[in-house]
Amino acid sequence: MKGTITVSPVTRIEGHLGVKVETDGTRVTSAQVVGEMFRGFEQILRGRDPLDAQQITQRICGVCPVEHGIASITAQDAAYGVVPPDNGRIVRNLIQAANFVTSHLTHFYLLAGLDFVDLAQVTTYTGRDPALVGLRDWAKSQLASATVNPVGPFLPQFPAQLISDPALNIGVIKHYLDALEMRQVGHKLAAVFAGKMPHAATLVPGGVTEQVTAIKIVQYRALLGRLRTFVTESYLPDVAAVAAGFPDYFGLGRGCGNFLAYGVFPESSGSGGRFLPAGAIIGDRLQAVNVEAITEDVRYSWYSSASGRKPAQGETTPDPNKAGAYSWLKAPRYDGQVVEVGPLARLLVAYRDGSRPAVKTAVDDLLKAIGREPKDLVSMMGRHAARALEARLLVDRCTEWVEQLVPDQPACADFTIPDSGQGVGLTEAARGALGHWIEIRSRKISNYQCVVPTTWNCSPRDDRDRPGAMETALIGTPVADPKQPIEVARVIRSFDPCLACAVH
Ligand code: NFE
Ligand code: MG
Repeated sequence: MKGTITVSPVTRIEGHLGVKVETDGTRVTSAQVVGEMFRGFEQILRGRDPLDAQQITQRICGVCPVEHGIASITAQDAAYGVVPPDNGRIVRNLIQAANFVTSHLTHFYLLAGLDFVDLAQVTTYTGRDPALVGLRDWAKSQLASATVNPVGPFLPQFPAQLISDPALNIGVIKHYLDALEMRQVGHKLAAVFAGKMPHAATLVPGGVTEQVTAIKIVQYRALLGRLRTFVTESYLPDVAAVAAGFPDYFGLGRGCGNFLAYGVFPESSGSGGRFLPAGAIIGDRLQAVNVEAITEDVRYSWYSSASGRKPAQGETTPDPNKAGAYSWLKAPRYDGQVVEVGPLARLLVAYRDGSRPAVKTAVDDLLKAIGREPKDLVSMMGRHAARALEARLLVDRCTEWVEQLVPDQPACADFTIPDSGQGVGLTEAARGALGHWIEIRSRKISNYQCVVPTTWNCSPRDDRDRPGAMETALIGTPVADPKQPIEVARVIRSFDPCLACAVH
């Protein structure tokens, strides 16, 4: 029977994402992804001192604050013509990478991976692990009182195909508990050079304010070692095992097939390469990124400002009564195309680019272990695999970056804020391509525009009526039970959406 299903809220953090899907009785035939909230950061920034921007924009989100800070200071570096010294560049990488890894393991263990785990198994746990015993008793009490809630953190859960191997299942549940502690380790790791987390205090144009000392290098090394052990011995193996156990999910949620990555983690000062390179894959062809090809449509967004603008000339004028609109997200497009951003986009661009042997080896090793091909990565399960692979690549690369720091050498270069100027900061957040555009007049911010990963992925239809990346990925998703659309939820969560960011 045909029908409409609304899932709202759908994410376990950063709510206010609603998804409405039409089905023909068995599969999704069309989807509307709705950003249900307006925030107004771009207005808040107008008229402010430019140096407020990296602090204010970090408040867009508690999950990826560091990346907003980095995008902001990168835009300001460009506007002021300042180049961070090597220590400053490397410290930025170390803070940002720590945040990526923390975000990725949070997503798998706390936000989306639990959809694959048979959580009820913990209620019959007979082993002696004190953490699991505690969880068992708590879970039983939850089950006694709760009803099924698609965003509930634990039990009860939607009925679905779950991990069938009991040993793997209980192992992932144990790692869920470990991941709570690893989040703390990841935050401490970033805070070694960020001063504090989640909102980093040390990010400034020209570098970072934190001094590089031998003791901080030792601290970073020690915490990184713990995180690295968890990523290599728990996270990546768990994702590989889940991926191997759900072969059908490599055919689900494939999406628009176009990908965009701005590149992240500069490996040298100035315009040198980035550890994860920039690139756009459009119609299966890898191209260099052209910042001028980025525009934002608002035909279906609750804004009265002009549609199709480049971000440098962007406007954000809310109009909650706009006829035909259905989301507070704008619809970013690249060269007019719908694109997907995120860890999968970064991995595919790096794999195709070929200049990073570590990426190729990591991807090929995983695919071989689970009996898959590169094309299978473009899927719901591929997004999980890409995240875990990226975490692995980053904990490894961080062990090398931290050794490149030189104690007691400068981490920041001087700069002067010009009377007027403009700059673009393109980087990557855990969830994908992130850009900040700053314009300065009379030494104040005259315009500030953010184009954010989840805005790309969760965008509404554009001026030509083409659905956004997630709206496209949902089409064809099977719906076994319209009251409990677990497959729809799994496809949505594979993008790790953050609506707080997307609307900003
Ligand atoms: Ni609020 Fe954010 C998004 C990420 S943008 S989580 O979308 O990652 O910096
Ligand atoms: Mg914006």
